[in-house]
Amino acid sequence: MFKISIAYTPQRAKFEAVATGTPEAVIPLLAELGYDGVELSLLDPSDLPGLVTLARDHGLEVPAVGTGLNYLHLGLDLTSPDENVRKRARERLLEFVENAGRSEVAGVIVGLIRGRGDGYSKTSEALKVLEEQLRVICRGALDYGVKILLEPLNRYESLLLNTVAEALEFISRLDCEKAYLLLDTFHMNIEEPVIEDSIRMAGGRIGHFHIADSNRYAPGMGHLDFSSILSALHDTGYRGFISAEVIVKPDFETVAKLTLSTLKIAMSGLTREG
Ligand code: LER
Ligand code: MN
Repeated sequence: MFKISIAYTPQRAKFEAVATGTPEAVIPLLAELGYDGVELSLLDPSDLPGLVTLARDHGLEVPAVGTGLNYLHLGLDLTSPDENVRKRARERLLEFVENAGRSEVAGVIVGLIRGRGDGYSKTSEALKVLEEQLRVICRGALDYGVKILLEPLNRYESLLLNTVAEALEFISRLDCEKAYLLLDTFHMNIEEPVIEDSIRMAGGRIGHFHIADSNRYAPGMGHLDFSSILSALHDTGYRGFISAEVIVKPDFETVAKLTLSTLKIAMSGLTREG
């Protein structure tokens, strides 16, 4: 069956769908509530090993590390028209890959850090740049045994790879055995005609999964059908983490508890053999 985590950052973040607070408060609480893991969203890749150790000391896994704060706070952008910015973004991601490999964190997320892709006359030019950048990052991913988790993002956040079909086509062109898709129900609810069909289409290429309700609040606070979505995910053979990336309102503990109870109910209908 799936394991459950929540996206958390130890710092003040310019991103609303992530839990915040001190690691000493948040990590033990997640463990006590029954979470299996914590997804870390970080600005500085060198913060990863210490946080992974703390999480493991409390029995929590770290399935993936998110990098989007580097775009939001520092402007690091893999497809910036400025070569210097592109280089810094690429090097930063490679540092994430190296730290993830050393700490045995399975995946590094490429979401917002790919940039909006709007600095070119054609989106295809920005995609070409993204492909070149990811080829380099892919070599690092192979060296360190880390998955690159490419996340389709809705049209309001990027012009690049909005749908599962676009991301699948891109990944097959990239031809990197470490490149996987990260599917996020929030983005899929905006871009996909039928979420379940897109999950089935991504099939064995799913490397990680972000979960939020239709409005990006905790599962249970919107109108998505999680039994049906998790059933489709289960059908693909995916048995990794489903990681809540949600707006923390009204408060962290309420959100963490509601997420867990909604997902447990949705999973209870799935086959027991795992
Ligand atoms: C951004 O909306 C998102 O879903 C993140 O996982 C990407 O960095
Ligand atoms: Mn996401």
